[in-house]
Amino acid sequence: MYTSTTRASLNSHLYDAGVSHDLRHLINDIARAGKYVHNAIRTTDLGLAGSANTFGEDQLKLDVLSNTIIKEHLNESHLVHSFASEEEPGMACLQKEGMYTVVYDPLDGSSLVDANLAIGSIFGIYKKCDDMMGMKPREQVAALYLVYGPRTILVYCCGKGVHAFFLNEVGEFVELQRNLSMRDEVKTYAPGNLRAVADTPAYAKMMEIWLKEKLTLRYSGGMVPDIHHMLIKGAGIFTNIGGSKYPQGKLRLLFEAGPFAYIMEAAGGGSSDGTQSILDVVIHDMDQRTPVIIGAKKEVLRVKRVLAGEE
Ligand code: AFP
Repeated sequence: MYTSTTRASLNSHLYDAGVSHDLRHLINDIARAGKYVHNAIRTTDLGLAGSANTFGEDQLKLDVLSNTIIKEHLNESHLVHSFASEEEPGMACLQKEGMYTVVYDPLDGSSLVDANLAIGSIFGIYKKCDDMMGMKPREQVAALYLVYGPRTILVYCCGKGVHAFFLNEVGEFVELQRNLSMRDEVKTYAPGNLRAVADTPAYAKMMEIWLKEKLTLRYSGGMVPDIHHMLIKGAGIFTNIGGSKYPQGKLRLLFEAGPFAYIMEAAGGGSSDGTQSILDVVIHDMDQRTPVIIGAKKEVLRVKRVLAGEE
């Protein structure tokens, strides 16, 4: 039986990894916010807040509370120049002297909360800026996510590998697995926005290929647990492409696809919007959506070819 003393804490791991003082503190502050979101999920009323986000989507009380918790922790860090949240319009300034700009989806998977399925928080960290138009997710200096499931797990990357931690019995994030890495293997697939099969023949063809190859379907409807599943297993493919309902795909470049592309490519996997790495997609709108193909590098390339009608 492991006790917390046999596993490195997140802070000691960051220190030993030589993560810069300010970035180490910021990641610790985001982790602390994650503990409060973990608690909120277990204690907050699961009802609607009576408000809508910038996409016109009804907000749960939990969406609003998670957003507030994270915003408060970013403010208290005194390291954040500006931030953008999926739950709020535009960018907001916190401290002029702050070193970083943080973009985040405070609670991804709102439609899964009442079903008690795993959900998550997603963060991208950039050097401070006042306007992200024209930038690319490749400019992130770190990315991290928390997945709130049977255990609460935090996974981060700041250019020195991808590492996972779990929230232990005394409320400390301790090391679960170092250097998560992706093999070029596909045993499971996670096909999102399946409704696009009806109006995108190439997507239907991709599903037929995976069915014929007898891959195992592993799709929960939550981007965070579905991509975490691939990173922990070291294999797999996740897609969510455009269709009539979401012409550009459902997922947001800044708040969802960008941080995961940073983490997945750092773990040796691949990402694409169908033509290029998601890391190289130019940001032209804070609410920009993008098709997402992410996972084992070779499979990402195959999906690109099939969707382009080249295979
Ligand atoms: P909700 O936040 O509305 O639950 O959407 C979750 C999500 O943004 C992402 O986490 C999933 O991967 C994706 O939507 C699911 O999309 P489909 O319902 O089209 O498969």
